[in-house]
Parts: sequence; structure tokens; C-alpha cells
Amino acid sequence: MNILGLINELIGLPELASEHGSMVDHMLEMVHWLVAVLLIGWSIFFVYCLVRFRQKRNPKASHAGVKGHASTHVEVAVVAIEAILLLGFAFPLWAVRSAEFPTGPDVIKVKAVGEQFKWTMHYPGPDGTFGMTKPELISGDNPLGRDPEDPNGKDDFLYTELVLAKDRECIVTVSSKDVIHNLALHPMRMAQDAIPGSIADMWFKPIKTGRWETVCGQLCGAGHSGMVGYMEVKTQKDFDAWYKENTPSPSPEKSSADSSDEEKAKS
Ligand SMILES: [Cu+2]
Repeated sequence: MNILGLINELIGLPELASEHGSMVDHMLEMVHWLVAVLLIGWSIFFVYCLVRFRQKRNPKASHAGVKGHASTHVEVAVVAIEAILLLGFAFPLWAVRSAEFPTGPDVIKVKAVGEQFKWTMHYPGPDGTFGMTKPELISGDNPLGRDPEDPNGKDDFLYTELVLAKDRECIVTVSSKDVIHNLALHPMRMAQDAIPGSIADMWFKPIKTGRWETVCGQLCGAGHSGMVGYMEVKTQKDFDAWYKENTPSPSPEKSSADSSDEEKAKS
């Protein structure tokens, strides 16, 4: 473990599993250091004032007040450091997350739909295109209201957990069926509000295999604390096998390139 990783553990940051997450952690570290310096600096100044301006030594109040400029300089320095944190770290990070979405066939797409008090993951299947969903079709058997007539939806499937592949970018589209939830993926340093009537994308790249809990990050009702989900990052091979296993009624025209993978999975 490197020194930054050790510091992260000491300040209680959770395990990191995404590519961009170290930038988030780095920013948190900088904020911690700045606040630590401020705490120590102002504490020393406070004690100094208690001693320096004690009543015994200053029987009469000075109406002129401070004549030096030290405190002004310190305040300007604090503003400058805060500006560096915001402009140098927060803005660039946010710009990439909000505008530079990955494209191409390698990007894993998932829709994460929240409801009281669970998540349902909707995968588009091998065609990479989601079938239509309609609120009026929602029923016990059809929790997301998938349209059975839509050809794009034939190979779609639902899953209770968020499953991703290591080293592959993913776009998770978050929405809600009832109230505001929040899909918080702490190891990925990602979170997105799930807002009824709207959809919001978030993207990241997992760099570590593993299985973690996901948290609902918005107080969403009496069962909020039990709204625990799971996220698993698999290797590419395991992910492909899992994807194939969950895809319903595979289309007859299967490409021959897949056959070797299939044999491997069987053995
Ligand atoms: Cu919730």
C-alpha cells in the first residue's frame, strides 16, 4: 500500500475500486489537510490572544485594535487555497464526470430503478439496446413495465444486483418508481439521486473485482435503512458468462466467435 492509500485508510475512507476515485480521495485529503492546518493555526492564535490580551496586563481596552496585517495575509492565503481546491480539483473532476461520457460497444449499460425499498437493474442484453418501458404496464410480474412488443426488449433481462466488469467503463442510468432515492456506490466514489419522472446517467470504470453493498443515499421512507443492494465487479470472462446465462431465449443466429467462450464456460 502506498502512503496515500495508508492516509486514506487512517482518515476512514472506504475501499477504492474505480479509476477516477483516487482523484476524489485526493481532494478529500487536501481538504482534510487544509482544515487540520486551520484548526491548529486558529487554536494557537486563540490561546495566544487569551494570554496576550489578559485583563491583568491590559487594564484599559485599546480602541485602535490590531495594527498589523498578518491576519489579512492568512485570510487571503486560505481563500487562495480554497480556490485552488475548487478550480484545480473539483471543477475538472466534475467536468469529466458530467460531460465526457464514454461511447462505443465496450461500454456496459445498465438502468438502475429504485423503489421503496429495493433496486432493480435492467440490462439491455447482447444487442445493447434497451426495450421500451411504460409505466402503465407495471405489474407484479413486470416490475419495470417492459413492453413485450418491443423487439429491442426481447433479450433484455432484470437482475437484483448491479453487476459490472473490471476495467470496462459503464453507464448507469438511475431513476425511481416512487420517491427520491440515491444509488450510492461508495467504493466507486459515485452516487446519483434517483428522481421519479427523470433519468440521470453516471459513469465510471471499475478497476477491481469484488462484491460490495450499495446504499440508498436519500432518506426515502420507513424502510430506508434496509434498502441495501449489492454491486459485484467480475472479471471480463465471468461477466460474459453471467451475461449470457441471464439473457433470455438466445437468438438462433449466434456468432461462431462466441462458441469458444461457451465451451470454456461449460468445462
Ligand atoms: Cu431509498
